[in-house]
Amino acid sequence: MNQVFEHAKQQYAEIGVDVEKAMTRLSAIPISMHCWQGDDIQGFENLAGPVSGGIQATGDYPGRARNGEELMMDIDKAFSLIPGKHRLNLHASYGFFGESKIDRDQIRPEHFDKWIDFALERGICLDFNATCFSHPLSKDGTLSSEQTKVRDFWIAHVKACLKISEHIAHRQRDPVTLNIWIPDGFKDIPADRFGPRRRLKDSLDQILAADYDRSLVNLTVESKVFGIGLESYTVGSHEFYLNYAAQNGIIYLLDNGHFHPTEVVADKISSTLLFFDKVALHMTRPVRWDSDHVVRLDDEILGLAQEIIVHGEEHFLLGTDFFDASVNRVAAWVIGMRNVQKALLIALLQPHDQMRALQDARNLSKLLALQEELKTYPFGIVWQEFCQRSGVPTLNWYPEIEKYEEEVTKDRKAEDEWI
Ligand code: RNT
Ligand code: ZN
Repeated sequence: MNQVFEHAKQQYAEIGVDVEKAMTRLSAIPISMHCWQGDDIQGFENLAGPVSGGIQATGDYPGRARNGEELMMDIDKAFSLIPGKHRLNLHASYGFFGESKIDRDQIRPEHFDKWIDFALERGICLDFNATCFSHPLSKDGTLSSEQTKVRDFWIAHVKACLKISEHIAHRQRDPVTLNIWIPDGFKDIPADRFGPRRRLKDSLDQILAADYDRSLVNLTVESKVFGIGLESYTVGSHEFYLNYAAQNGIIYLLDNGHFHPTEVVADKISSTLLFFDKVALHMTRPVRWDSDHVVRLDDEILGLAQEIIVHGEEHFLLGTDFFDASVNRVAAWVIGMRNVQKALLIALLQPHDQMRALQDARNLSKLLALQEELKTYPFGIVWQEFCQRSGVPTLNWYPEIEKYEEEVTKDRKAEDEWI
């Protein structure tokens, strides 16, 4: 018997926390791991140019995945160091398109069959994203463009993504979250704030008019405050999408990098869940701007985790979203995913009913004392036990990354061709 663990369990039991229950619950919470950390959001299109649309992956750490096979290998490596079963979140630009040039409005379900096979073999599920950036037709806006031709192209793209998501959902027998994020905005103060939003609304209405199965596809819309080169105005703002999602029975996605730096995104969840059954999250770490640094175990992520556990994870579609090219990319996934899980475990190890009762009784001094003491409870011991039971390394997993780097990723040359 592991006495250290038994002692920790006892300490939690004394404040009414069941450690076994917490671990069982954690092992059943899937997080949709974003595929794009592995290759700096390059995707496998033959039309790939630089990443554009107000987002940037900076850094030149060697070993970026250069094609589907390499990305799959790297994802396998990352999952082998992350406890639990998760999901994999793909972007439309990651289809297997062969030699041909398939434009975004032409993508089809079969371009993703290799991914579906990959997921089915591993017993995991996929999620999906429309790719409305890094494309010649996304330069001056996409779904909100003033040009009908451009809007129609992106409407066709998202409709193609709906078909692909339905296909994936059928094959995996589990709904797919399909997220829409667009970069549309202006660098400088626009003359007309209404027109672009009216056009975005109209484009989304056309997309929703497509006959798709709402029980198979959870359509989410992701807001943003600004992007690089698009600092003054973002068409798809917080208010825009929150209202749009509420009115149209779809799901709102909060990315915690998409707000002003002093806003607390965790605080937005309870207000949202009063009016929606589900909310979607992109968990990331902004540093001064939407820089998409690897998730650390910081206050922001702890706050989000607390809301997830208090409201119930069944009300959330959880995903990660970061892309740091300055560090080992497999390690980035592992660090970020494990940190989300640690935050969830910390939240699961809190006596929420007791804390709520203290608040309702206005016993705020006792609440403060408990909240602060909880920070030194032996969470790390429980985390190690959880990793061990899940069959992944506990604390010292980095040597696995070093070995993989030495044997696999080190010799990948940046100039080698893509698929
Ligand atoms: C961009 C959004 C969006 C992207 C991915 C690649 O600011 O966060 O979610 O990061 O779709
Ligand atoms: Zn995001």
